[in-house]
Amino acid sequence: MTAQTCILYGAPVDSGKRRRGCLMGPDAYRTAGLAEALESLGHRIKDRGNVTPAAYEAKPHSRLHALEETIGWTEALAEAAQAGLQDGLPIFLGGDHALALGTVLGAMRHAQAVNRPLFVLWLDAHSDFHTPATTDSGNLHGTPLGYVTGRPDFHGFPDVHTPLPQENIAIVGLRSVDEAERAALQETTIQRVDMREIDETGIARPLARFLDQVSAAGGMLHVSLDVDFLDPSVAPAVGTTVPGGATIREAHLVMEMLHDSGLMTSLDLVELNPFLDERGRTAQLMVDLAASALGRRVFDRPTRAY
Ligand code: 6HN
Ligand code: MN
Ligand code: MN
Ligand code: MN
Repeated sequence: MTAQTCILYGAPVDSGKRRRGCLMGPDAYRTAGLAEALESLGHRIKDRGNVTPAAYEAKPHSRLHALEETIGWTEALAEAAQAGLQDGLPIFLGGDHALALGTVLGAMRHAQAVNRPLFVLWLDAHSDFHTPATTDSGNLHGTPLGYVTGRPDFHGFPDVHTPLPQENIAIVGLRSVDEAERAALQETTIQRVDMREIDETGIARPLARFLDQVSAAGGMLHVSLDVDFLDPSVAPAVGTTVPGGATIREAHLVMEMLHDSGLMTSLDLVELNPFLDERGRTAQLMVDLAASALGRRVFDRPTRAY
């Protein structure tokens, strides 16, 4: 196994929705032993501490929650992601999913600078494809994929110069998509793997198909793992629970295949709300999943060529 330099960034973003608690995520991951788990796999770990948002001035809004703060996080996290990708494999300890407005933007800038295509694997119950104009909830954690693909109405956010191509995105685990998102998604070539497809074919087949595509293009791969990808019975520490999610083994298999592929270049761990956890079990599961993505396994086996 190739040793990697894993660069940890705490991203205590809590502005993407109204229910508070995700700001405690970075501490929970550190307490659950993320650095130690990755170190024991032979990796070098650099913990760069917590990112802080760029300066902002909060204004009252009728519809959008904490818009200016989220813009401040987007600017700061895009810079962190760019810096981290120059030095190794950045891992963002969230924080709610609004952090991905910044981390994916930073990954896009880096990929453009090194002239490689960027792919995004979105592991989530939700599609997070809203724009500030289509969201009913006003919660910006439901918008990152809308932002990075160049959808309109992200006023005040950093300019997305070259949008991420739709066909470079796969959303896996879908089971809660708002009507406005569904209508917009159906006009795109974003790859959508819902829980029904996972039930029918297993999770390995659609994932292998996507990884083959990344590999064939010589792409970089940003992975964004939302706690609610998992079934709430095994991962209760999230504000947006949706029953019928991935099992522990389905999630580990995704991570193990990511490791075997050698394709993952950056990772977000998002939406953990430690205030809602049961004796740290969700934080621990997320740490174990990150360890699988970085090479933890029971036995060595011949790796599949992606
Ligand atoms: N997430 N579609 C809902 C909304 O409020 O726009 C839920 C968003 C969930 C966000 O999964 O990170
Ligand atoms: Mn999400
Ligand atoms: Mn979600
Ligand atoms: Mn909504």
